[in-house]
Amino acid sequence: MKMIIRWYGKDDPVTLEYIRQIPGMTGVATAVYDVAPGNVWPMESILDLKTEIEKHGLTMEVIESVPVHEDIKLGCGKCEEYIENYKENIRRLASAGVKCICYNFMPVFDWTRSRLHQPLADGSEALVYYKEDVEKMDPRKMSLPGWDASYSPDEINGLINAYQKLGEEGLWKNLAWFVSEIMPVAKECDVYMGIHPDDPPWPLFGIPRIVTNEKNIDRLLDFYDDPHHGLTLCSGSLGCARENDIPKLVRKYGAKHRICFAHVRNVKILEDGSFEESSHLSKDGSLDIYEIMKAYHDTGFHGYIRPDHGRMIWGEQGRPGYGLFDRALGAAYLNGIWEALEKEKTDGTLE
Ligand code: DNO
Repeated sequence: MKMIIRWYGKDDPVTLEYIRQIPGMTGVATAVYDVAPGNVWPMESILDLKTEIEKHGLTMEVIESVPVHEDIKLGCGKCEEYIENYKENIRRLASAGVKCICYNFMPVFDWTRSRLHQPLADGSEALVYYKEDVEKMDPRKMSLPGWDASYSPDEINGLINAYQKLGEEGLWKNLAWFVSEIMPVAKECDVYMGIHPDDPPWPLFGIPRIVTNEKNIDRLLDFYDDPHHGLTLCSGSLGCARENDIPKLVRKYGAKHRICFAHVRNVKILEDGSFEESSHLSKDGSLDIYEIMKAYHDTGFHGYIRPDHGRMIWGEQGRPGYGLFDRALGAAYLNGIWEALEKEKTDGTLE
């Protein structure tokens, strides 16, 4: 496996200088952030990013994410043009040495939480999803850090209505179309496309979400039977639904070479199905991180892995979920488990 971390570009307070000091860090997952969804990324911006990253001894082999325009997910408007642009982005990124692209098919809203700074018992702050609060939220009147902020409340309202009309099967149809269009290009460019599950993995605000569980993942992987059509298997996103047994899913899709990118983090599921993001340590949350890492190890995982959201600790201020300290602790912990697994497999020496 190759340990990487998400980096939000030159404006990220977590600098490449800091990132390279995290033990075992080989590269970053990043994106061109100043181009609106649907458009082609200028080659110059892609190459600038790469040069900057490589100057710090890190790689840019993973892009997270190339966003899928809402018109594609809805199958309307300029979807044909945007899909051609998407293919062009795959070609351009491949020519810059990118090997894996993460994307998602969540209608309108990316990851959703009800509080971004919830104090935990140890004094750290975490992202949490309290069902009771979410029920009272009006997505037209708010914005979260992972969401596309370019829509006005009226536009959001229009999108919500359009998805309600489209329904789950309509969304499936558009995902199937998207996959059948982009995958031949990705395969030809030898780029692994990793779809990220919906976070949280259930419908929100009356609009459908479909990348949510084993049955649905089976269905979507069947759209194009090739390892280039793979998963960004996010333990924290799928893992906040009790029905999803993460080590089992890693074993199943890992054995079929359908996981190209692993997001590993822990969540603590509460009695009513709400959840709090916890530290990566198994005993702090509901997921067994050792078993998850063992499943990757046993299935010979050679893809990219990153620690995911961290809490805010030690007084750090920054982008919720994406500070330096707790994610660095997460990376060190995952590396520690991996080293132990490697040594157990052999006579005690590392490969
Ligand atoms: C949450 C992330 C997601 C992810 C996108 C992938 O922090 O894992 O925002 O990057 O959904 O497209």
